[in-house]
Amino acid sequence: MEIKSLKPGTNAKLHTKTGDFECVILESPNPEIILVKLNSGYNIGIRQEDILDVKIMKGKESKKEKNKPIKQNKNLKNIALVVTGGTISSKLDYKTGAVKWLTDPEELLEFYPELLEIANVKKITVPFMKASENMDYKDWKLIAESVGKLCNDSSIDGIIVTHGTDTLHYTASALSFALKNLNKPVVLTYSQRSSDRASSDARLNLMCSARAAISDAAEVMLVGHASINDDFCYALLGTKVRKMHTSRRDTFRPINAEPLAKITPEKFEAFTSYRVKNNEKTGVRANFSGKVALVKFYPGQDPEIIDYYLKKGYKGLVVEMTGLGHVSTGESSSNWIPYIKKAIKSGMTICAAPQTIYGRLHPLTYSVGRELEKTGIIYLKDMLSETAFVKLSWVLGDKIMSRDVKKNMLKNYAREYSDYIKVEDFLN
Ligand code: DAS
Repeated sequence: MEIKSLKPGTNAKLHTKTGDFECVILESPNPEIILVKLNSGYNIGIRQEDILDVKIMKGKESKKEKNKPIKQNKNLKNIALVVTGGTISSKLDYKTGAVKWLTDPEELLEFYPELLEIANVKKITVPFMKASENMDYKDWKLIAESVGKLCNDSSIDGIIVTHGTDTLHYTASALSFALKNLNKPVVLTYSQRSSDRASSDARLNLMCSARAAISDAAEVMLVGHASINDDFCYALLGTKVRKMHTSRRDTFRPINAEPLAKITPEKFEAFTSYRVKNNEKTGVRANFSGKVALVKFYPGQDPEIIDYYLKKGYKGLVVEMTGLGHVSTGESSSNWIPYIKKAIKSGMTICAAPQTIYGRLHPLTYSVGRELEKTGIIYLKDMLSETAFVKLSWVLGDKIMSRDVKKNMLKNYAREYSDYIKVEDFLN
């Protein structure tokens, strides 16, 4: 078989001078080098002259029967999928070696038919298909409305939202605030590796998500690997979770809280109390404001940044502050206090969240914190800064709640504040 005639996407077994490789042929910019994707998911280049023999393997790509009805088992509960994009909804483009969106969401079920042994996938909605770094507050509203409709659909027992990892914890917070009187499980999940790869974390994440979606926990939960192994998942509260690693499977960690549950494909084992399934009508309150910013304070940062947002008409600012809640004050040239006072006087709401991620702000411990608190900054205790950014957008975008921003920012709507933080809640 002439190696040159191999088309990208072909499954082949290459016998070479350095060993045998079962792989998929990729498009290669250099005709002398054959670019392949190994079953491990890694790409390598092999010099043509090193290839001694080529064998074409059976194609892995399942021949898709258009609109094949999804198998339903009357003994299983019914879940709905809300598909929004991200790696979990992508597959390898063999021509380039990069990942591209699945052409239709049913492909997820073809990759993971085991999902259908846990629950029936009765409905699939796709409000949009985006990498999550391209999402914003308008997308949170679209997802909340899709999920809200499914919450009030009595044929659905639970909902899984598949989503990119980069901003998943922002959306988890947004749904935690936007869904009122939640009546069934809403599970957000992801994968760090595209779903068509044998090593993808999507399999365990989706199966544990299905287990969580048929549970009796009427909570917004982020479900994903609890470790780098394919052993079990955690269900994490939507407002107490953060992406903490660029590539690990267990990238999402509980922050200032313990996991809500440990989940395997067979079992949902709660660690904490949770709201149980009920027959209430779930409401959607999802008018987020686009005029809120999140700023990380760093040594020597110019407080002019506050003026910049003020002039741009921003209504809210969350400042990730150092330590117990500090930024530069009178002791340094970049004194933030005059800028903060001017912004608050002009009607901007400024909130403080901990840059340390873990722990709680305590402005009264140091005099600088006392001075800052006197300016009218709202100190948000142990609330994650990303959750604070979403919550300030949610409060300021709502006609009623925006009448008393401070009261609503300090109200504990969705366990965004922990009553107490256990020692083991640090980096657990
Ligand atoms: N770009 C990333 C995102 O959509 C891919 C992923 O991690 O899911 O968040």
